[in-house]
Amino acid sequence: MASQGVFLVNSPNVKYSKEYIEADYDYQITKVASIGDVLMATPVTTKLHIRTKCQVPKLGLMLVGWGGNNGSTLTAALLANKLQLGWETKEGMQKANWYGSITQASTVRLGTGVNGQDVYVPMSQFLPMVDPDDIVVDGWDISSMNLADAVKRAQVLDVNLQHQLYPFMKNMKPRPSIYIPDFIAANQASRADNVISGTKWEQMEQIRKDIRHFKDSHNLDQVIVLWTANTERFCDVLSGLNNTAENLLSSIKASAKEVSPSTLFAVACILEGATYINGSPQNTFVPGCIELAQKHNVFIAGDDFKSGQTKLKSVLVDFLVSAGIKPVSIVSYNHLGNNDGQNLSAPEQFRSKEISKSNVIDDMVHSNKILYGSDEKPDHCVVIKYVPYVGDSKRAMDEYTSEILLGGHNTIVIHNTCEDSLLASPIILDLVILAELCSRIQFRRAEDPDSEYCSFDPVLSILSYLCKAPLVPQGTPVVNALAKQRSCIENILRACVGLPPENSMLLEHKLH
Ligand code: NAI
Ligand code: DG6
Repeated sequence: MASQGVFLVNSPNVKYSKEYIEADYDYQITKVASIGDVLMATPVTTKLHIRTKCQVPKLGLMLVGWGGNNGSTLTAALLANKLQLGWETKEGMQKANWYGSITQASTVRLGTGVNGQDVYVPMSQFLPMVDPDDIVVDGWDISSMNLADAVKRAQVLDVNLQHQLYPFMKNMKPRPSIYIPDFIAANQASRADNVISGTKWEQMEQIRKDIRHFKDSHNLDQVIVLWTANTERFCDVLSGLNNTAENLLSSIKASAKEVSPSTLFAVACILEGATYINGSPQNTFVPGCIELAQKHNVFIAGDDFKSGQTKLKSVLVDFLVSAGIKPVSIVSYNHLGNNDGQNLSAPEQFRSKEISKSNVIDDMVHSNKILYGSDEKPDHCVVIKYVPYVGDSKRAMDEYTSEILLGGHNTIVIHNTCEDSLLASPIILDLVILAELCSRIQFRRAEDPDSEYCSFDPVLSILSYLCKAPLVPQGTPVVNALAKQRSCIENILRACVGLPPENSMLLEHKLH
């Protein structure tokens, strides 16, 4: 399973062994201080030793909401790719692929070739990464439907693919889950035929047992748990309830009403040492939950997959603001007809999504004080409507109005139609593959070679590219701009093999 990719780095700062890729790396930033009216910018270099374990673990993935559109589509995609399936469609033969996954279907520029050309390598080959074919999947759902029928219910995949997958998926049955009707829409009640009873503590303990059972029965080295279940309403954050790790654990013991199913899952995972990723917008990671993750040194990441409309927004607003154009009104409307849309038709669940979708331009607006005053931001309206007929084929319509030179206006209108779950499934794969990779990367300050290695902060903000509302360690900047988020991933991969960040200067082609 150990592999060191398709290239080797030829540098005295990089060492390959069977166990590790090790790199001595100069991490360079610019520190800025105000001296009176002047900003003083100082380049600062930190010498780091970075090591990446080569051996990839046998990885298990547990999905909360396994039988939903995303859960069933991802499971089908994993199987279709592993079995290299092909199926007939009205347009001809279609083969399984991983389009939409940055790890499986995108490349990273390695450098400049002998003839001056750019040389790219697949992202999956940049460092040893888990192969999707080797991921073992399991999960929970409040609906007992087996995964083959869940694929049928989702109405996402071509019927010829569904037929081929049926025998492989019919015995996949979601484990019973924690159902607290108050947290998801009332219209979901008819699905809930597969639920765990008992107190909140007992329910949380059952999830812990499930994780251990899955790990032992498949002889797994690592389990990652990802929430792709229904969007919950926000829970209250209160002192004494969930503001500290201790209070949160006591509140679970007391079966306090405001502890949500997703927080129970997160706590169970943290106590089991399993990375927990939140693909929905709700505030699962209450302060006590984050403190618990820090205490146990377990990765948590989220929130809310950044799949379509928001991904484009985080490109478009970045382009406009960095071009010196001032977006003043952004109206984002969408309608969809899948079960997610039905759940979001309830006001409290819609509110969670509205919050997540609305904060995605803040960093770009704050970056430009020429365009925006300190309290100024564009009008930003988010609308979601449930229209059953269109199923998973979400329609998104966006209008961006901006002020341009000398009082002129520029209005851009976008119409996007796309199967939501086919966008989300590869994102789930990337979240899992990159989160696992992060668990094998360690850092040490070069000036202190006897010190212990440290890992990434438990709040795994490197996954921001894949999330609408990135969770970041307290007091650190939230980055929403897609290009910056992507270059964070690329440059960290490069740092691990001792290569400098991609600077796009191409001076080698520009000097006379
Ligand atoms: P879905 O409604 O098809 O699937 C959710 C599944 O979760 C259902 O099978 C439901 O029975 C199950 N469920 C509900 N509560 C549960 C609980 N407490 N424990 C276990 N299972 C539970 O929804 P879909 O389309 O798969 O989306 C899943 C989540 O991902 C939603 O919250 C959605 O907002 C979020 N999301 C989806 C994106 C996309 O592009 N598809 C993008 C961003 C976020
Ligand atoms: C309606 O907006 C349903 C939602 O679950 C979205 O489809 C999902 O959050 C994806 O949103 P976006 O903005 O990334 O396309």
